Amino acid sequence: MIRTVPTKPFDDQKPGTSGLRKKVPEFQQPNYVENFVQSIFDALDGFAGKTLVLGGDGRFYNREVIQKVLAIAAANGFGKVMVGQGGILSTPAASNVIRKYKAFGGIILSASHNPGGPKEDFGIKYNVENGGPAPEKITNAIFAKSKTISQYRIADIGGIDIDKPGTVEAGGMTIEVIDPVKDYAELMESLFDFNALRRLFESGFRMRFDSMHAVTGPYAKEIFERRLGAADGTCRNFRPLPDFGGHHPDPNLVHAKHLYDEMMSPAAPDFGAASDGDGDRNLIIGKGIFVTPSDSLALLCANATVAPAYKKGLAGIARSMPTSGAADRVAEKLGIGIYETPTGWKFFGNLLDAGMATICGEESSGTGSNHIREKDGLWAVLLWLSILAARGESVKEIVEKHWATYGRNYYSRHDYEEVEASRANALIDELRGKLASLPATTVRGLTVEKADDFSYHDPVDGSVSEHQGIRILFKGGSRLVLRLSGTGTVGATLRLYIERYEADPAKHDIETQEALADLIAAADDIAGIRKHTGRDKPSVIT
Ligand code: VG1
Ligand code: CO
Repeated sequence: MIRTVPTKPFDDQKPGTSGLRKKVPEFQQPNYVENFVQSIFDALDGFAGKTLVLGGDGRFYNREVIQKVLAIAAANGFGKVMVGQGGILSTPAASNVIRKYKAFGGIILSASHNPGGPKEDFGIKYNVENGGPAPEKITNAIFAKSKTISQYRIADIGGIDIDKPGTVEAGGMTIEVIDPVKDYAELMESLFDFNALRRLFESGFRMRFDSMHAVTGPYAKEIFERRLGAADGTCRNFRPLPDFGGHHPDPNLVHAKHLYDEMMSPAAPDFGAASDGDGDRNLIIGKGIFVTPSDSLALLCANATVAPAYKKGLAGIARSMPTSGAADRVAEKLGIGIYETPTGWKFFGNLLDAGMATICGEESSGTGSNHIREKDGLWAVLLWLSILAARGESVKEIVEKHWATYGRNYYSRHDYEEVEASRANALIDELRGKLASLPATTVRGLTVEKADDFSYHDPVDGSVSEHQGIRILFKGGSRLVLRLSGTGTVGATLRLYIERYEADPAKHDIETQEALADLIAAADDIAGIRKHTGRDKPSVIT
């Protein structure tokens, strides 16, 4: 029943910021998926007889890969696979299932916010037993195995019916098809005061939640409309589609513009939110106000004690380096630790496990807490709702009061997508070369205080991660960060992060791009973005 199949390595199976992401036709090459899955197992030890969790965001090719992983897991000696019904598990739900059932680890099939379809993106990611993304030590080992692999093991178990809940035996392994929503909804109910949230909706509070035809649809329907009594129609685009209806399931001001427009209109509901392909990101928009993810993180931390799970306060806050310093000001006021990590959720795992951080966040719309080891879109929405219920104020009032108390960190990210890789690398190399000469120079009236290539020293395991983004820090606290994306599948994406701190409440209502205009110009002067990319403007501004 178990076959050993000879194979040849592919040289491009290096996991990026969050797993291996490629175009579907690349994953469809003979042995491509098999090689990578076998390489994951080859990089791990001690899973014989143990449980693996398996699910994905439902995108094109999800079902086929689920079957392959089941067959390879059986042949490699796993005792059991818990698979989400229909092959579905949001990233946060998978993290929860791994933790709750003490599984050995999990495989999540997703390319997150990237588009889906026969010619679009697919992804495979491995999560470890704490429920979080594999740390670099393991992703590096997987990549190393993928470069020398000569065979994979696969069991002939036929097609497994993953739509019928229950348990079957196949290839000497147990396969349990689980309800993807139930455990997750229970977890949310244990963290938040659902009675208070029900009263909020009973009082006429109106919300719009957009699942962007991705994985959170069934979760949102169950939690908001069924358990919390939000009006029918609160959830939009809640049917997961393999191609996300032809859109990017990226909850930002470009791809969720319809939600933004609605929230800026006179008929706007009280609260608008959206999530991404695999359900770990969130977009928050109040009536007449977009909340930047960095501000959202700060606000959630400042108000977290309204929710039962955080009643006793936070141990610390962690944010990725490019995320704005708004959360730092909250940490300072609360007298708790603040940690700055490289981009990607895998760097938060140690801090959460060690009890050093309770809430973590990234500027890319990811926020989460120690309830799991992934960022969690619906969790962020529920915490926002808890704050709105407790404070009885609008999103706009809450945000403006926050700025008045802490000051405002104007913040924006400019993405230059699908730039030729060699040109993007040349930009970064050139910039790196002149870092040492930047301090004390003045650009557009801004004096450089410090310029470096961020390297992270993990305070828990001592590991060091270098080249995690170039920082140019100016006198007065403004800052530019430049790095290349590790999740794209075509060419290179250059990300420019721009931040300026403004303490004066009289200057808190400037349009963001205008408030940052000098810094944006300085970025081009210093890094030669137009010259190197050949573009005169970014493809996406968030
Ligand atoms: C991006 C974001 C990063 C996030 C990662 C995965 O990475 O910047 O903050 O953790 O996506 O998010 P990069 O390397 O492209 O900048 V998800 O929701 O796509 O799994
Ligand atoms: Co995601």
